[in-house]
Amino acid sequence: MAAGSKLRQVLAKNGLVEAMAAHSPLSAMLAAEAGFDAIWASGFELSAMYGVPDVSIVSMTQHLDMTRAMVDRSGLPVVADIDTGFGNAINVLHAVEQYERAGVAAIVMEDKSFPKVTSLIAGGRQDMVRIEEFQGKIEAARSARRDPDLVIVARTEALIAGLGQDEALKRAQAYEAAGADMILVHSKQKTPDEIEAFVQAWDGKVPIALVPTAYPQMTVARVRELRKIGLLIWGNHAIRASVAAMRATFARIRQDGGIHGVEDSIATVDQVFDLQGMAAVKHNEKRFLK
Ligand code: SPV
Ligand code: MG
Repeated sequence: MAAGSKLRQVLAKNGLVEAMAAHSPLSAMLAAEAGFDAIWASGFELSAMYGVPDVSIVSMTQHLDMTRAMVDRSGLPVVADIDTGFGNAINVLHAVEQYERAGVAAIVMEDKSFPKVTSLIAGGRQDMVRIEEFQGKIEAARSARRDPDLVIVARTEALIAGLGQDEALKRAQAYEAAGADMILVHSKQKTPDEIEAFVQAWDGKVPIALVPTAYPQMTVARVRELRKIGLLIWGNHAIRASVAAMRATFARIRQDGGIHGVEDSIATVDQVFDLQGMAAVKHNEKRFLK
């Protein structure tokens, strides 16, 4: 079954798809192991992994290659964060063709202009494209997909840009009219109020996607209560967990003058071998190395 159909099936069965962010095949594998339904191939996480800001510096090729590897290793439907679509509607035609071929289940495209600025930064430049221009990009995404089940998520940054509820709703409606399968609405307010008001006011047919990074009070239980939400994305918790874990480990090694103090707080080498599939290598050596 194609990835888009798999994602739609999970949504139909569970009423909600819970996606965890990842920036590498290994982090995607750990998200799968933890039981999440899908992987969020986050632009923020991958940019951070390269040590650069999330401002359209990581190229489409870099993100696409990593996304393909995450599809391959995680076995889960992957929701690809394609930012602005890497340019205008012509660039979107190419991007969607490539991401679909890489095996993603969904693409999320946002209505900011290229190059974009990361959404959660205080005082960030948040330039938007015109509604009609973004509708053209959604139409381009629809026409480029081979599989009609590839999920096209239109993301509005109206709240992030401080344009208010009416503009967010107007844009979401226009994007649904252009053929989006889902609407992602992002907010950087510290409480869920702004998002909950949007969800209450939303009278469209397509489900809503949320990334509650800025308002962590939002739980799965609350999202289910709100009912109109189809995709919940834990947006950057893989990279933040690894930053905290590496910092603590590296500091302890420097402090102790050796690695003896960190053994109990990090994964064992055998655990990493397990993730790498070394048991199969040993088995295959016996079988095939003659
Ligand atoms: C990402 O994870 O790349 C996102 C979510 O787009 S955010 O960084 O909050 O904009
Ligand atoms: Mg992003």
